[in-house]
Amino acid sequence: MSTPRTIQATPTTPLLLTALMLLTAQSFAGDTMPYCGQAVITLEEGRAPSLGWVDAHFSDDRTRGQILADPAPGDAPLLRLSGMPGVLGTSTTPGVPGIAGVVQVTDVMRSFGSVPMPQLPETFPGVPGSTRSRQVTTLIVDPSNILGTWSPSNDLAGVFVGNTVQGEQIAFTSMQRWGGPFTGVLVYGDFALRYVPGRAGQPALDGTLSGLVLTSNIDFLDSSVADLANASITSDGRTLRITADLLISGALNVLDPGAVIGTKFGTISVTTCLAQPDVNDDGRADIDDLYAWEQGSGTRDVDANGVVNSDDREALLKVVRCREPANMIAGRR
Ligand SMILES: [Ca+2]
Ligand SMILES: [Ca+2]
Repeated sequence: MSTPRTIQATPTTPLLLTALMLLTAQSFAGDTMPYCGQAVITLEEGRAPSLGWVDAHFSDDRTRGQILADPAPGDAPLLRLSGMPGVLGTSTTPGVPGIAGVVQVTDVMRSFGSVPMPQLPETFPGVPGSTRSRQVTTLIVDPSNILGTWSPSNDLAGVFVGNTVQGEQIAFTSMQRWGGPFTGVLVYGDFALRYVPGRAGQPALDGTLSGLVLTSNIDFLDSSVADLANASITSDGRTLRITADLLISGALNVLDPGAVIGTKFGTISVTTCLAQPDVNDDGRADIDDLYAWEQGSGTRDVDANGVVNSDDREALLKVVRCREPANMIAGRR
C-alpha cells in the first residue's frame, strides 16, 4: 500500500516549488530607486551657538568659494518664517545674533543614476578643504520594507556615519551657511541621508531615533549633523515619504560643546518619486528592459506617474546605464 502514496507525492512537489519561486521572483521585482524629489527642512535658530541663524542657502551650482563669499540669501530656496538674521562674524570679530526664528529651506535631491557635474574649478568627487564633496544617490529599496532593505552605514563614536562602510544613501544638493557668536561662518550641506540600524529605537532628549542620519559632507566628510527622530517612513510604491524631527547629533557636539546631543532644532520632510526599472518583470534591471520599453511591451511607466512618455525612457536609461555591469536586482540581498 505504500507504493501509490510515493507516486502521488512526486508530481506535487515540483508544482509547489514552482509556485514558490514565482512568488519570490515577484517580490524581488519590486525594487525601486529614488528618481526625483526634495527635502523641505525647517530650522529653529539659536538652539546652540553653532546653530545661530541661517544666513544663506546655496544650490548645486555654487562652488565652495562662492558659498563662503557670496551675499545672502544665496541662490537656493530660503523662506524666513520668523525672527531676524544677525550680522555675520569676520575673521577677527564674532557675529552678532539678530532675533532667533524659524527658516524653511528646500533642498533638491540628486536623482539615482545622476553623477554630479564638475563645477569648474571644482571636480567630482572633490577635495575636502578646497572644493565641495557632492554626493550621489545610491538607495535601492523595496517600498514595502524601506529600512529593512536600506543597506547600513558604519557609526564611528556617534560622530562619523559612513566613513568606513558607506551604505546606501539619498543625496541632496544644497549648502546652508550659518552665522553665530563666532568668527567666520559655518557651512553644512551636500547632505547624505544614511542608515544606522544600531540607532533605531534609541531614546534621545527630544524623541526616539529612527536610525536615519543626516550627514554633512563639506570639508569634514560623513559628519553626523542630525538624527531623524519621531519619524514617519511610508511608501505606496510610487513615492517615498520621510518626515521626522531633526535632533542635534554627534558631529555638531564635537564642533560645539554647547550643542547638546538629542536637542530638536527643526524638522525634515523628504518626498521622492520612485523609479521601477524592471520593465519586462524578470527581476533584473538591464538592457533587456530598454529593448522591452522600445518595443512597447511590459511595465513602461518607469517613474510610476501614470503616464508613459520620454521621461520614463530617460529614467530607465539612467538606471540601466549606471547599473552595468552589476545589474542584478534578484538575489542582491
Ligand atoms: Ca528586467
Ligand atoms: Ca511615467
